[in-house]
Amino acid sequence: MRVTALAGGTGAAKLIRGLAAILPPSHLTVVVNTGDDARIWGLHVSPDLDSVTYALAGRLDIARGWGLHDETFNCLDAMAHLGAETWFNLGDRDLATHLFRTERLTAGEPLSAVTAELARRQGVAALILPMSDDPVRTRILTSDLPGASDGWLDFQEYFVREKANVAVIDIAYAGAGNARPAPGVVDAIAGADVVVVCPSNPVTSIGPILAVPGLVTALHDTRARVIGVSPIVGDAPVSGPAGALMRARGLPVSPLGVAQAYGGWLDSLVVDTRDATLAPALRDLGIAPVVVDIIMTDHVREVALASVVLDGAGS
Ligand code: FO1
Repeated sequence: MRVTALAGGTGAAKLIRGLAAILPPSHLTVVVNTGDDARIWGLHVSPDLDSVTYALAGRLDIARGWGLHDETFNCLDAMAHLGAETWFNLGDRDLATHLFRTERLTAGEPLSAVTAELARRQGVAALILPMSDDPVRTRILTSDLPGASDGWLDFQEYFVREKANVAVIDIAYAGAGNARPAPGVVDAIAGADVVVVCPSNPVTSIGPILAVPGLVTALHDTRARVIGVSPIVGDAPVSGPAGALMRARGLPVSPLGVAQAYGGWLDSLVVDTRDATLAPALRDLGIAPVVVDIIMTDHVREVALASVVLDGAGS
């Protein structure tokens, strides 16, 4: 069974680990959001590509959901002493990834090639693809920071520096209009048996992927069963600022809002048992509900949910 997962954010890494435990690596492709990418200390950081790669390499700090386990922050401390900005915590071993990536991008290599090389050198056999080799950057409009230039924040300024504690007026995916799907992305969606939309923030983790011209069409046209996992339980996200971002986009903060965000191309949505009452409404939207406990508290639960997702795709 060939599976292509759309992923972004810390919630995706858990399901990706579950899928990797039950699929041959050559049958798993992950299309990853790059809207969170940022330039930190002059280095190109790709948080979601790194979370997925580290998760599949068994190197991810699972508790944090990002960065490497057994990490140290000596360089960060030294940068703080020099008065550099240190609100974005780059660990010493994590820095190697950003140095490696930045050197190769500067030499003209596309992000997809650098990502493949980073995966290969960390022993990851699954195919990890950025959604695009062209720059797409998620930006957040807020009125809460008079100092911010015209009110627009880069994603990491919003999510990390401001800790998502500012009101969200709107969201933009800068550069999306000129972005092309990275090599292999359209084929990975068209040629899959199952496309899995991970339990990621529909607006800022999956949204940028959908903003790349051609990818929504690919999702509509694929012969694959397309199944999503709701990142929302009840009226709140399992973690992170998805609620505020969905509201800013006029989406109800519920699994129905997730279904609305993926309008028309989603075949099935996995929702938590606490949302069982939404099953008829999902069916009315032409989406087959799969009702299970979706909270992944450990690896056993990650594998169990991945199995449900692949079985659910078959139903
Ligand atoms: N998230 C934080 O909340 N604080 C950090 O200092 C931080 C550093 C960081 C460094 C590398 C990296 O790959 C991710 C990092 N993240 C941090 C997480 C990151 O902001 C998020 O994973 C995504 O952008 C949201 O999906």
